[in-house]
Amino acid sequence: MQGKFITMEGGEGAGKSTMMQRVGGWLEAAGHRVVVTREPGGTDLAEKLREILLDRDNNTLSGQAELLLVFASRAQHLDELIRPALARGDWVLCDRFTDATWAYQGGGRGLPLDDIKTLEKLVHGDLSPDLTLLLDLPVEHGMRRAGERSEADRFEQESSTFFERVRNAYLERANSARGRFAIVDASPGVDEVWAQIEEILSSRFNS
Ligand code: Z5A
Repeated sequence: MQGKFITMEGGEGAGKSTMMQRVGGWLEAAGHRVVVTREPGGTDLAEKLREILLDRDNNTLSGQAELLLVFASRAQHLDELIRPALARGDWVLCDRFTDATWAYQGGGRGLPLDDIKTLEKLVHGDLSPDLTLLLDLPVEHGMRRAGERSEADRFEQESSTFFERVRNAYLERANSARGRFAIVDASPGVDEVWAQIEEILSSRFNS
């Protein structure tokens, strides 16, 4: 018995949190036990690492330290929550996973892709999402949405050129793994975005 692993990705203000709730509801209505989680974070220890990563006062955190913290939190999350849930047949719905590392640390920060590849192999070599929903929208549009919320965290303080690199890295990655990714146009209203996602879920998982 093995559950399915679904991840949600996207840049600033793409609407991941909004759509996570709907996806979780859809999966439960389809009869699955669903574990909803997020990265960085998802367990007590991994959430502590998330706090370090997002704290805007940690402005001396180096790129390499950031990369290692992201993977440290992921290792904990996988061991403590994701792998056990999948093994008991639950479906895991995760707000961001390693594609975010390729996009933010690889694309955004420009860290060596070979380092990311090595850590990815070390931390979860054999495990990959069954489906990744990439919510894509123009950077300025997403920043406008996100800007209407609370105070910016350490990542949200980055420039629009940083987020352009993040967006391009996500799209490149999606285009190189088309079987796993589904690209969703996140620019229309909530119901229209959901309609696209519902169609993807139905075609992938409704027999
Ligand atoms: N990070 C990393 O660098 N490396 C990694 O490996 C991982 C993560 C895993 C935290 O992620 C940060 O960690 C992230 C990258 C880094 N930083 N950034 N940026 P996060 O996922 O927790 O943070 P986030 O990207 O800032 O997510 P978010 O703030 O929760 O945004 P969202 O979930 O995509 O959007 P939302 O909260 O659903 O919606 C934003 C607003 O827009 C809200 O007011 C909604 O009501 C509104 N909204 C949503 N959808 C729509 C539509 N369709 N129309 C109109 N308005 C909408």
